[in-house]
Amino acid sequence: MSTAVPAPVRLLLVVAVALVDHDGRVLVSERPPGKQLAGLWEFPGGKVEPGERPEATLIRELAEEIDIRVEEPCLAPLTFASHAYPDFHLLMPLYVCRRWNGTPRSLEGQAIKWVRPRDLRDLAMPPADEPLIPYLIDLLGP
Ligand code: 9L3
Ligand code: MG
Repeated sequence: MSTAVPAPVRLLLVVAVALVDHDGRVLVSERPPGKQLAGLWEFPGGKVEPGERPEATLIRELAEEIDIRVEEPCLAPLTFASHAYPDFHLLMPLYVCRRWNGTPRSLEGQAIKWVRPRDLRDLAMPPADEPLIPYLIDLLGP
């Protein structure tokens, strides 16, 4: 009988956020050329560093990527995504944020845009992000 031990699953914790403006639109950011999943539209966010609070990751990523300042109480958890990539399993909590300081603008050369929740369905998004769309439509309306 084989005693081969299956390779451990590599877990990657990434946090993402739906920024919601006064018209109920959501901000999406295009993954830049050269990065994994380049050209796909994602909810902004990134990897949680060891020892980092997930909310602190989002605050850091939003400052680095789109030049806005967010306070931790403005980040409300909504749901989370889970997706098995070939070499790792992604766990990705999604937060909703309606209040920030500053005006979102691209700091890393990526395109950003505001879209109505129903129009998220027409975008090419990473497989982890797509299942989150119905939660946003439920929360915000189409
Ligand atoms: N990812 C998927 N959807 C998102 C984000 C922010 C990230 N909304 C995936 C893409 C990468 C991994 O998570 O496979 C790590 O993201 P990054 O650090 O390359 O942005
Ligand atoms: Mg990122």
